[in-house]
Amino acid sequence: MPQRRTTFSQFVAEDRRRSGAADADLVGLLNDVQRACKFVAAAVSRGGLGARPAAAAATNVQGEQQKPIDVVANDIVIKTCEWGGQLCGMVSEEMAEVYRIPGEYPRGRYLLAFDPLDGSSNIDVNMTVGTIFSVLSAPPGVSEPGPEHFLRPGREQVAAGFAVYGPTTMLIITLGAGVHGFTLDREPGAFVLTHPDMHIPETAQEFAINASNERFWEAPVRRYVEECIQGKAGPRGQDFNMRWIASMVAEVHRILIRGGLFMYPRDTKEPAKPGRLRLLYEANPMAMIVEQAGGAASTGRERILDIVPDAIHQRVPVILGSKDEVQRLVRYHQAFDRGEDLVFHTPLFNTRSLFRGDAVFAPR
Ligand code: AFP
Repeated sequence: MPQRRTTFSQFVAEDRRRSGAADADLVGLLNDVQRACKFVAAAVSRGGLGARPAAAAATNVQGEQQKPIDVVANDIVIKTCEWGGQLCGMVSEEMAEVYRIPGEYPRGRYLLAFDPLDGSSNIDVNMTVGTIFSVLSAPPGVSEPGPEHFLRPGREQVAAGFAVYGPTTMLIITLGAGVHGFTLDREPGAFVLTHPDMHIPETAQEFAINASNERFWEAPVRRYVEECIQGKAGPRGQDFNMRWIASMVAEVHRILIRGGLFMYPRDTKEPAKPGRLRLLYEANPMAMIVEQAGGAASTGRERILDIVPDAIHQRVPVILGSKDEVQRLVRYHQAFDRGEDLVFHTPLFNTRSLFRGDAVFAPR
């Protein structure tokens, strides 16, 4: 008797029936998204075997280097999802404006925001990358959406997920009732349920941050990281490990599996930018997934899913992962904003590095 395996399509259809919201449009849209992720996985896996893209690297609307594979992945998602009749518009990291569904296709009642290839700076060195997506309901009667129709807080997302193109290709999704992971079985070409009901451990032994930005961090973040580095000898009384893959999907996936904290906080490196990560198609979908898995997601000063966006490519600070760790860092921000925690703001400290181990801290 062959082992009964639940495919992504079956899981999503049954989930909607169980929730009493048998929504064929949403099921159809998510099936198109999963198909797009399979095509992106195939394009990414070809690497140097693929046709050398003619276009030289450009820069995208973010002013960041846009690799040809970014454009390929973006086109795959657009072409796979535009014709099904479930969407009326899309927003992508790789496109400056809202993408409206062409006139030859029926328009539906959902909006899709996505990062077609997150972590693409890793692609040339064969490291894990991924695709992140967020689904919103379009306001009733809207068939020609403008940017304003996407500017809704993340708590209104209908579904969110990401594909992670690593040693295995996986698809992680939430429809608002838990987080579930599917592994691509390449023979039949189906995502199969392998990680039902994923849960983030509340405590952590790992943190992820780009330590090269240390001199630009705010004091609460410097305090948190320094305390982790002090390990057993410091106030945390335990040792920590550090990771930085420079691919948010990989960091979040690791946290879903074994807990931890991911930080891309506000920093003074580019004061005009409140953060590096984009709200609509990075922070919001990941925040929904993390919260649905029992974790937390904050800017340090507010819950990410409560932010009302003011632009489709808006950036925000991101601190997410194990709930206890996020709550600790929020407390540190609150203390700092009340002026209670200035030890990391003194000129003395600013001349010392977190990582030379000679930082001197006033007694608390
Ligand atoms: P790219 O998609 O441009 O590689 O950016 C990836 C990312 O948005 C996120 O996935 C990483 O966590 C973060 O940027 C890495 O930023 P640094 O390159 O500054 O470490």
